[in-house]
Amino acid sequence: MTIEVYTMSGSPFGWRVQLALEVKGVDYECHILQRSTRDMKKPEYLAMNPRGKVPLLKDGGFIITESMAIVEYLDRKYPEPPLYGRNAEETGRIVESISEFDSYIMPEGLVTVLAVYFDRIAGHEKELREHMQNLSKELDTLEAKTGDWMVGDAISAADIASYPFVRSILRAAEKDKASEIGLEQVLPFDKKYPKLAAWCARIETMSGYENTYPPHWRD
Ligand SMILES: N[C@@H](CCC(=O)N[C@@H](CS)C(=O)NCC(=O)O)C(=O)O
Repeated sequence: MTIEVYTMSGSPFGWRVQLALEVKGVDYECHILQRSTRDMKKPEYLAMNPRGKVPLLKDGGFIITESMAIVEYLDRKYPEPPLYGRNAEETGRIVESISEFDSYIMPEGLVTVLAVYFDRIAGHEKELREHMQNLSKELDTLEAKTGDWMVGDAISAADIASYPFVRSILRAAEKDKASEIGLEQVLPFDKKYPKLAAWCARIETMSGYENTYPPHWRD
């Protein structure tokens, strides 16, 4: 039975799931839903996820939502390569890294990226610049601690959790509107954040990465 993934092009949460499947080398079928046609609010989708959000994974009769729950499910089902480490210390560090990312970096990243993508800047410049300052400090912290991988010497759930958001920040920074809130200051990314840029490149040369790249970003 082929695993089915429901996502939206460019959803960082959905991207996590696709990266995990590619790292595991598991075949899957991807359903790209559209916000414009309210696909996530249609009765057949709400029957699977009453929250009307992506990602969602369907494995035969088993349906699961919430990106990191899906990553953990896949890790238990397909243990190699392990995404949560090979011992208690590695697991602790990986979960710590994800928790820190989701608590401090992702919220600042989301608010600034969404403001740029969906043109929600006018009237909110001051608060968005404050979010941008917080994001900038958090990216400095992330840069300082990033090695070849977020934790240890192999790709893990920590990389999978954070990469789609870092990449989305970078894409938003390249938009004209980014300068209205100071987001363009993360550029040039490879000069400002050389370790993070090298880490992104490491993920982007991974086998299967191209299958995960948001289709509409190629347009
Ligand atoms: N905590 C959820 C967040 C999922 C989420 O916010 N997904 C967004 C896409 S990036 C969504 O489905 N938005 C559609 C909507 O709110 O209508 C996860 O980790 O999967």
